[in-house]
Amino acid sequence: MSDPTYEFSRAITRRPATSIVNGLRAEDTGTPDLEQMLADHAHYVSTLKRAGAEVIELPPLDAYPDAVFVEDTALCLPQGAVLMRPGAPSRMGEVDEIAPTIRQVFDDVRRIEGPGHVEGGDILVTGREILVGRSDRSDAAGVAELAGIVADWGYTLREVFTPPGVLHFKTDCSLLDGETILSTRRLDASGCFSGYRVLHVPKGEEAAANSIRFNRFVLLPAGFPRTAEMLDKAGYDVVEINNTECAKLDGGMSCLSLRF
Ligand code: CIR
Repeated sequence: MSDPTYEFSRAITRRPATSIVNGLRAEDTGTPDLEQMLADHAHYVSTLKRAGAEVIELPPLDAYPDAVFVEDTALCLPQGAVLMRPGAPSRMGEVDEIAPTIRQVFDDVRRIEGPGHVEGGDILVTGREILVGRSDRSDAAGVAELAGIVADWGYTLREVFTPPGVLHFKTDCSLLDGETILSTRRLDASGCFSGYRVLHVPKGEEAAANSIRFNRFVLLPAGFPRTAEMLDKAGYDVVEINNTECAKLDGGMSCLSLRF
């Protein structure tokens, strides 16, 4: 039986633009190197293809430095897609840029009209519900509007909370299968995953929590050997991808694609 939470046939990505050096970041840890990021992005896209994806590769958008992080602009579900309303003002225009592609692929496309905000990085779709973490980017009004939309498609949405100082809910967790979550201890401590099987990323490897499961592979940022070993022992097929440059902009594996 197929599991729509991690068995996908398509993905949308967008190549990083030269303006990436101006991307948003909570803390300045250095300027991202575009050449390195392009190489990492190419590895990411080729891994999705190796996992069986048809990848729609969108061109760079110089006007939007963070546009490589396409995940934040839409939620893609088997029944349809929802265009988001980012909480970061500089990212609002990215939604109109991706909308035509989303409309080409999905028959039923809805949109968060506001006044609230939601970014895709705060949304985790599991086998039984949709978890949305309120954060600095996703607020109560946005979450409520999204709950109304996905209810039409039969989903229960549960509002949870992103820990203070963490950009997005999925900065700290990922779905390994419909019932299994990879999470930091600090996020799991909030109780939001009660009833799920949770694998904790080892202490000091918190940044490995932002990974993705795409068909047989788990795409994991490189440099977290204890997490890689734990997942390998748990039976997952791990592919490590360098993420040093996206990490300078608080981005990771999930942010770089829409998967459906
Ligand atoms: C931002 O601050 O919006 C970007 N620099 C990073 C977005 C990361 N996206 C994600 O976690 N889904």
